[in-house]
Amino acid sequence: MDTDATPSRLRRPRRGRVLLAGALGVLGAITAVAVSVPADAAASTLGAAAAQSGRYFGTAISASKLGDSAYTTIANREFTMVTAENEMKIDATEPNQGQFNFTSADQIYNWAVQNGKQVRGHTLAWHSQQPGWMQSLSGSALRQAMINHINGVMAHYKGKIYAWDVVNEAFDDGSGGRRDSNLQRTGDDWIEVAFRTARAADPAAKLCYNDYNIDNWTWAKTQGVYNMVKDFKQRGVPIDCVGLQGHFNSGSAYNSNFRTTLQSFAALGVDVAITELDVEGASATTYANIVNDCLAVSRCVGITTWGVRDSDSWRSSQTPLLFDGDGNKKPAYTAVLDALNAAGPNTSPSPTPPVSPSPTPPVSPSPSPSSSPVTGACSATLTTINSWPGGFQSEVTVRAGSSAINGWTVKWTWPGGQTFSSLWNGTQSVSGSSVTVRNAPYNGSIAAGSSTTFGFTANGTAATPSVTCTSP
Ligand code: 9MR
Repeated sequence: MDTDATPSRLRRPRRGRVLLAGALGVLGAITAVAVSVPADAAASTLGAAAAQSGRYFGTAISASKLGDSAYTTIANREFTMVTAENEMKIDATEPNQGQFNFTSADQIYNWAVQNGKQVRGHTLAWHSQQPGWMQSLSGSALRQAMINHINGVMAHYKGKIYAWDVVNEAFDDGSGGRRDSNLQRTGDDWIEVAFRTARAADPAAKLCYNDYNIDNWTWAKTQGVYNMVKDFKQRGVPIDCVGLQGHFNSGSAYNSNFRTTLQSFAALGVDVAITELDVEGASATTYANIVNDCLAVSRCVGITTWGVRDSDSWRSSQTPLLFDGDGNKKPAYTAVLDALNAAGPNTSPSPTPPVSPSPTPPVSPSPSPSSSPVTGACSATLTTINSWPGGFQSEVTVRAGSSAINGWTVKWTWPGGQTFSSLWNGTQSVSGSSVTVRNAPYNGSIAAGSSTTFGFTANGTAATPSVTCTSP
């Protein structure tokens, strides 16, 4: 995929500037194209104005409104990114377990791409808007259902989604800890399992964690999410972006430390985006501040408002959007457009996710794990956690014996020609059917009796060969 947050077709040189257009795109491209645009050529739509700095400007779209030409006229004219407001959620896409339905989701997807827009996927794993069958699941059955759901939805849109909100709203509002939910009760690792499953399912999509009330840097919830993302980056859990929803109201007011929050997340090595922006009362000043905060952070890749007109908003009585119920531009619209037009180019690329073959659903039950002897410096246990026709995902737990170890090597022999498609938290070397996985730079040291894990996806039939663990 494009290494920049925004594809080249969305980029325009800034007005009144001479720009090295080549430098915005392919790394190392020496071709310099000088483009001069008259100083009065301010962009006249939100999407075009945002594209001047390499960003997108998006909106939530509701499938039920695609027949409303006043709505689609504004949406098509102003926005370059689309999020389905409800249609890609779990209850909409898997109303019965194992039976996927993309009718409404595809209406939005098709409208978006037919009008030259990109699509953010929202959302794959969430405590809310679960279909009844999922609400009644728990434990390993729910964990497996979550994995199946991610695989099923991402397979349908493989290669077509700019970024997925893989996990939505998993943190508690007050404490900064995890929110209690049926998903959380399957084990703390549910979020990283969701992200690893998502990476394997569509390596081209950016994978985001998305939440509200994480805008104020001083709030415990913000810090809780920040610490999770930091931990994920340190341990190699695949995460590319953090979505800050940006629902600002009297109980969760905009604070100028929002810029610090965006900068702090970005400094962890992820993109940030404002994914569901609305502001109670739509103060033009507040909207401009928010846009300027994003523009000040090179990895703030774009802004999405949560609806088109006030009448389309989930909280329309607060008139929080940029267009009034009649489709007229509000003062906040002009403030946003002016802020975007004043921005310079954003040249900061974001990393491209690793590319690996992807599985297709559905999954089959997991075989039992295979373990190495528990005596010695270390032991290893290989467990298949997900499989599908032609591929599977496994996790290996490496445990130190009665002494701490500093470095580990796990070996096995594939029984049936299996091959890795991706591996995380370790370094692999393969010779024929013989596999050797050594620790990554950051997880070689294990205290006595403690453990670490690595994981992989592979092509072929799921297998649990016997594994050995040695420590130098
Ligand atoms: O705007 C959405 C509204 O139509 C739905 O009824 C509601 C149901 O949960 O979800 C709203 O969107 C939410 C989004 O998916 C996640 N962040 C909060 C949004 C506003 O509630």
